[in-house]
Amino acid sequence: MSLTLHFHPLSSFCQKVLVALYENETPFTPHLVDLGDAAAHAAFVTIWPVGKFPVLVDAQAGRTIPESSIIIEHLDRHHSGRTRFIPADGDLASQVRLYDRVFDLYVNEPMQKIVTDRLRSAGAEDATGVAQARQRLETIYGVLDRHLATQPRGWAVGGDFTMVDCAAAPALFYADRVQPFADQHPHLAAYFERLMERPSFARAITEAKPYFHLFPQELSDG
Ligand SMILES: N[C@@H](CCC(=O)N[C@@H](CS)C(=O)NCC(=O)O)C(=O)O
Repeated sequence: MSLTLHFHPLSSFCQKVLVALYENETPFTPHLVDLGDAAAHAAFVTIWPVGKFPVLVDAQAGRTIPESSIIIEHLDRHHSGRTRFIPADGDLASQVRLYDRVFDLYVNEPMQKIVTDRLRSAGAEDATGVAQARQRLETIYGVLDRHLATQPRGWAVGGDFTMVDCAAAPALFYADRVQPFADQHPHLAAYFERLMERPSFARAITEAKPYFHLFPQELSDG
C-alpha cells in the first residue's frame, strides 16, 4: 500500500487527517505512534524531527509529509475521491485555507493549551496561559458563530464539506469539553452536531474511544 499514516487515534490533528482519509475510503496503512514510549518516539523523530503527528508517507510519490493541512492538500491532489477538500475556485480555496487556519490556530491550539496544562506536575501549571486560551476560545466561538450563520447547506465554507470541516470536527469536539460553547453559540452548536453525524468523523471518534482514559478531561458523551 502506498500510504502510511503515522498517528495516534486520540490526537485532534491526526483525527483531522483520518476524517479526510475516511471521507474517500482512501486505502492506507495505519501506524500508531505511542510518543510516551522511548523507542517509538526515537523511531518517529527519524521520520519527522519535530516529533509532532500526523505524518503521511507516500511511498509511491517518494514523499514524507508532515502537517495536517499539507497532508490533506496532498490527498486532494494525488489521491482524490468524491469529497474534494480544496475547491477549484481560487477565492473559495482561499476562504477554505483561512478557516482551516482559524480552527487549527484559534480553536485547536488554545484547546491543547488547556488540556496539556492539566498534565503538568503540581506547581508547574500556567494559569495565565490557560486564562488567555479560554479568552481566545470565547472570542473565536463568537467569530465562528457569526460566520456559520452566513453559510449555505450547513458546512463551514461555501456549502460543501471541505478541509475546514475536517479541521473543525476534532478541534470542536475537544474544545467543547474544556470550554463549552452550545449555550451562547447556536450556529456553532448546530454545525458541531452536523459534524458529529458525519460518518467519517463518527468513525474517527469510535476509534479514539478506547484511548479516552488518557485524556485528562471528562470525555463522556453527555
Ligand atoms: N501543526 C501541526 C500540529 C500537530 C500537533 O500539534 N500534533 C500533536 C498531537 S494533536 C502532537 O504531535 N503533540 C506531541 C508533541 O507536541 O510532543 C499539524 O497541523 O499537523
